[in-house]
Amino acid sequence: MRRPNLLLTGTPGVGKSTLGKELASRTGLTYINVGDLAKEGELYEGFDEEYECPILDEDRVIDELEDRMREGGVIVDYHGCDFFPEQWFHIVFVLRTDNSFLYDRLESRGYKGKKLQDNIQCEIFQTLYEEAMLSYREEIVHQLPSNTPEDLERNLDQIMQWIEQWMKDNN
Ligand code: DAT
Repeated sequence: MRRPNLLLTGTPGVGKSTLGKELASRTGLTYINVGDLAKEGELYEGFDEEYECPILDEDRVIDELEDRMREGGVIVDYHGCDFFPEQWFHIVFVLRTDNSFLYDRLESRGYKGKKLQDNIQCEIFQTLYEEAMLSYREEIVHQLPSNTPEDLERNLDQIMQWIEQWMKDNN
């Protein structure tokens, strides 16, 4: 049975992992958090002194995921999207959160100063939406509001309906 691959992207804190994990548990698809995958496999190529975080080794991440993506049925979560092979994904969701909500979420995650400001700006300038629109066919890129628990439920319902339809069309 063929199953689709989904990409969940957006600024840190918009709710990608909350949505991705719940979607995986309701659909049986596999959830992969690229940040966690990199940490487990130490898929890094140096350290960014300005942001005080390791730099992702994108080629090794791709090598690591290639076989699983070919099988299908994977939900990928990452706050970047321009380095994945375009043909991996059947649909791309960019989660969007209003600043007031995002600020509180990032602050309670312990972000402060420049890191907090940069992430808020990333959302204001819709950086990830533009990155997604440049990296994938526009028809497969969708924005999802992710402010409230009601948004989460609505997003889950819509995505599950889309998966069901995709499975009918492709099997
Ligand atoms: P991300 O994976 O994009 O970094 P997350 O899933 O860890 O984000 O969510 C960040 C925080 O926001 C976390 O405390 C859960 C909360 N959250 C996520 N989606 C939400 C929603 N739709 N409504 C309210 N809170 C949400």
